[in-house]
Amino acid sequence: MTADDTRSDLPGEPSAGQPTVEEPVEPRPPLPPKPDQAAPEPVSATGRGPQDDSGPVRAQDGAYLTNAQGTRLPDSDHSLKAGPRGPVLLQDHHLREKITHFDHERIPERVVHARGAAAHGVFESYGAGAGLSKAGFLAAGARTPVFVRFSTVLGSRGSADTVRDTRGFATKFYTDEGVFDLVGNNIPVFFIQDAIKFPDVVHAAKPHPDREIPQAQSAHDTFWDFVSLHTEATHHTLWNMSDRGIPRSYRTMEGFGIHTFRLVAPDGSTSLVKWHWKPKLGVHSLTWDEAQLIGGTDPDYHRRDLYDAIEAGAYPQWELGVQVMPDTPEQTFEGIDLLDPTKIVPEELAPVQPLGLMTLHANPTNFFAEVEQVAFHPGHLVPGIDITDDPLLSGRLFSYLDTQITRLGGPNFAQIPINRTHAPVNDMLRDGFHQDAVHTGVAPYKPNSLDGGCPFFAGADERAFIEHPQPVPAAKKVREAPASFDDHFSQARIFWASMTPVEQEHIINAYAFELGKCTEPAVRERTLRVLARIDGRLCAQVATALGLPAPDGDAADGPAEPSPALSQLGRDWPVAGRTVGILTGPDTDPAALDAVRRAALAADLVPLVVAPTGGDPAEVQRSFATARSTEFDAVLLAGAPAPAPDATPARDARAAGPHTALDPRLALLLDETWRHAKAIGGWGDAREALTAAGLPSDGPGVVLGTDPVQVLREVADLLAGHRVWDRFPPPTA
Ligand code: HDD
Repeated sequence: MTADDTRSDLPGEPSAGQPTVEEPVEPRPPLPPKPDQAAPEPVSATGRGPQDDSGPVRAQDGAYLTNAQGTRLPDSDHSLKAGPRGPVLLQDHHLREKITHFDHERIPERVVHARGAAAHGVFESYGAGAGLSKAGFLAAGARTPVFVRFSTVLGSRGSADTVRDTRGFATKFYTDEGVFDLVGNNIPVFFIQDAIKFPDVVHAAKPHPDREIPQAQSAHDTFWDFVSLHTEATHHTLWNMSDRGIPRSYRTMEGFGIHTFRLVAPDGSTSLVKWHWKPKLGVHSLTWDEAQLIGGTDPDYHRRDLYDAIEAGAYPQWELGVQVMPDTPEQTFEGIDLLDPTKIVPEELAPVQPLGLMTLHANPTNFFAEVEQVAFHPGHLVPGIDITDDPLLSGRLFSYLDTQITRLGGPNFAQIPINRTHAPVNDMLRDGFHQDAVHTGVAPYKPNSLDGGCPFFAGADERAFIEHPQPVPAAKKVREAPASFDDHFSQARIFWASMTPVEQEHIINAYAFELGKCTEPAVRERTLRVLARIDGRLCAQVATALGLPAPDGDAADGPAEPSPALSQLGRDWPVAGRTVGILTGPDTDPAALDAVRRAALAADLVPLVVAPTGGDPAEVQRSFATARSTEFDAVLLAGAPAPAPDATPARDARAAGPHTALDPRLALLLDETWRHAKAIGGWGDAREALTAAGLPSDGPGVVLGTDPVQVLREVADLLAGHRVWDRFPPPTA
């Protein structure tokens, strides 16, 4: 073999007939962002737009590599050395700049909600809120740019998406009257009633301080120690143990503002409201088994789902709505204390009134610049939206501003492009770390005459934010909660009573798993006593799973009235955006495949063709090597998808039958699809494939037929119910 022969095997060297993949060497300007990735047009703190003809300020610009000062560089791969084999010289300022910058690339991650994903969009007001609030973005026809960040709470930045946890749902509205942040969660109640407890609940839920275990989950002693002692957490914990703790997608999550807010109408009248985001795709969750699988096979599952949907043009949408309650001196509604963030107002008592539609249509251009640096704050309010005296909200108003100063390196984080308001800023705030603005004038104080008295105060007529003059009752200073805050169980009982049997079964299993991970007997026993206050069967079944005696009696007071709106089941949801895996093989009829794909796209479904070894990405999106059932909401067996020509014969005993050589990856995929109660359709030899996989071809949620498009239609009907719930074993009494 000659030297020339070996060269063709070098990485980057094409063999004869292969396309060349080389680093381009011709200088040319950087590629512009894709058209659908346009970030909102920011306005700088001085009121000047940072966009000029050369593109966004501080973006990568020009064709040549430079240092941070813009000086062009001839090389960035070699340190400056005394000869090719000699020592590196201290005078290498390029090396020092490059490494020093790299050393400081990371900023502190958020102390909670560190793991997240986000997107840009627009909020379009229906005008229905115009009589409730004078906020301009709620006026009829108003269109307001938004940026939404979804997150888990407990895990660090690199943790998995599908852990059991509460999800953050934070929305930044760039309104003409300033930024309004709605910083909510996917669960409408909170663990604690007073912000002073926040460090306690977070310390308890975070990994053990000695071992830093476990990551991103509550299944450990310190969490259950805290929530069993601190029973105001019971309601939220029950939601966490329900399917709400493992959402199918960010796109299928509800969002809640949790606290009661006060809206101020144009005529000065006020109402108390709770904010809701209702997903157009419906509210869906994973099964626990799916969540576990995905944690290993695709820890970025939710992030990827959001990104892919937006890239595909399947823009996620939520309706923003409010429950409206009269603003009475008691600040209660139907006996519910509206200042208690562990309480909901059942939707049957106060229906959610839709105010507008949010559409997320653009992915971030740069994750760090936008998703990591976005800074939310419940105190970012606009005229017409005011706070109440919920003690949890009061503490948050302090905490969020404070945390950004550490996280984003100083008090000027509002100047970071993603945080910039779209309203003119003239704030007289000056200097500080990372000050980007070049302020003019000599008098950043008021009153002044030297800058002509500028800037001027606005009145209500000039859209100033004026706190509602809410009367403060005469009282003594105390460290106490009102008596109404002592009710820790009645609403947990409503939630439990509102769940369908299969949802209750999932809750029981979740408690059994979490407590099974606890090693302290006292923690388990105390939690069982808490569960007994919610429901006797819940307590008894968890106790049985743990091998413990159930505490005596159900101490709860009377049956709870269910709130049907709390269950995710029993409704038909839109199928748009749901994924259908089409499992193909060498004998799949291309015409049938094409017809099904077209029909799926016409129904706004997302068809993903799976082939044994992949193929042209336009035709085949997944291979048996990469596809897992967890990616699909339903699957179609397109004729005879197996065996693959070179498939390993199935080792699994269940694979005996007509398809003795059913590809084991396909058998696994079908088995999981069945186990996770997803619809399965098929035509041609699909029945044999199911039999070979050991699955009943006449079982619930299996649609076999001769017309592929009709099969797809029936599968889509099943998708409207999300899962084939009959597949789950009926709960034991
Ligand atoms: Fe919080 C972040 C939601 C109570 C202190 N919180 C944070 C985020 C969300 C929430 C969605 C992530 C925002 C983002 O994506 O950047 N938090 C809530 C909700 C609460 C709540 C719905 C109760 C109703 N939070 C809460 C309390 C405190 C905090 C009581 C402190 C007293 N939260 C913070 C924080 C974070 C935060 C430490 C971490 C990163 C950040 O603020 O920017 O300040």
